[in-house]
Amino acid sequence: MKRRDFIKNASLTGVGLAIGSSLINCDEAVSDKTTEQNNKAIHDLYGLPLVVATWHVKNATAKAMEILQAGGNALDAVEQGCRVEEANEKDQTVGKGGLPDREGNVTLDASIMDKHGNCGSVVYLQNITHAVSVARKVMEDTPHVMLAGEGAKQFAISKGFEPEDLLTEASKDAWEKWKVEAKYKPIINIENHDTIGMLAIDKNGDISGACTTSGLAYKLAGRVGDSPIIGSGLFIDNEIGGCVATGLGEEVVKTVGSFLVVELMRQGKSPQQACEEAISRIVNKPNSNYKNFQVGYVAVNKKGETGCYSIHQWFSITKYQDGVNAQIQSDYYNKA
Ligand code: SD4
Repeated sequence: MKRRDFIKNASLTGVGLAIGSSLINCDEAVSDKTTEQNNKAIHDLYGLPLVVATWHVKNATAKAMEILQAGGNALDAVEQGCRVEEANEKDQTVGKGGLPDREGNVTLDASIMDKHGNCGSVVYLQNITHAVSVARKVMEDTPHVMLAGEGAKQFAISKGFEPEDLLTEASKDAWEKWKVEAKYKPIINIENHDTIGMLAIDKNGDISGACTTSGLAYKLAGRVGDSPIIGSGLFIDNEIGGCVATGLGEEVVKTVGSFLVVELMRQGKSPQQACEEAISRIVNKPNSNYKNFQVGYVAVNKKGETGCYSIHQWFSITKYQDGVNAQIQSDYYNKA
């Protein structure tokens, strides 16, 4: 088999371009083998498949990896992985049990993006737990990218999603306590569990990503964050890599964070360097008040390399690669 065919078989053209010399060596090793053996060789070489997500979400990454190991694609993996946290009522930042806005309404934002650059999202969705799956339906069953509010909810119901009350007793109690002082201070991500953004590379080397959140707790009614905005909370370019964001969405939107990270990788930066540069764009703005908020990025490139970086300490990611599902503390900017 010629090197070019080998690359094509493995669906990893981007990787081939990036590390051509490794593939030449690899070429020798796999020249007389079947496609299946070739694919295995390339998976071993790049540690594929892999899943990476914001925060400590081992059950979610385990679900996604189960799908990838069974030969499923990255799109199914990220959707199913995110659904685990959406259904987890103890996670007060995602899906059912999410903290409400200041009026007591739980409103969800979610997005999903596939290897072709197709994407779908929902904003200000109420009464539907699995916002990420509604986003996927928007992507696959409509000519649109984004549906909002009541329209998104009615669309979900028309697709068979069951409406339900998303405000759990625990989140209602937290809201009641917040109302006593009703201070609107958007300090988020100081706690160690938050919005889930997930990226996966499947056995074919294809990348997809998803993001789902109840957004900033006690936000103004109608507020939408970065998570459903393609290019801000999530961006995938199957030739290059992908990125997801967590933290104060307004700051991510202002710098089009996830798109920026992917474009920096296109220019040759590693995922780690790209995440660090995107954080530096936020903290180095004139009059940046970055000490008062958190933003974190996690990125993956076509070679299966990952990176993450945040403004403050305590951002973590969960990575499932080479049989290890581990929480990893992110490096951060503000060491003062
Ligand atoms: C938002 N970025 O709505 C989301 C919230 C978040 O960690 O990620 N929290 O702004």
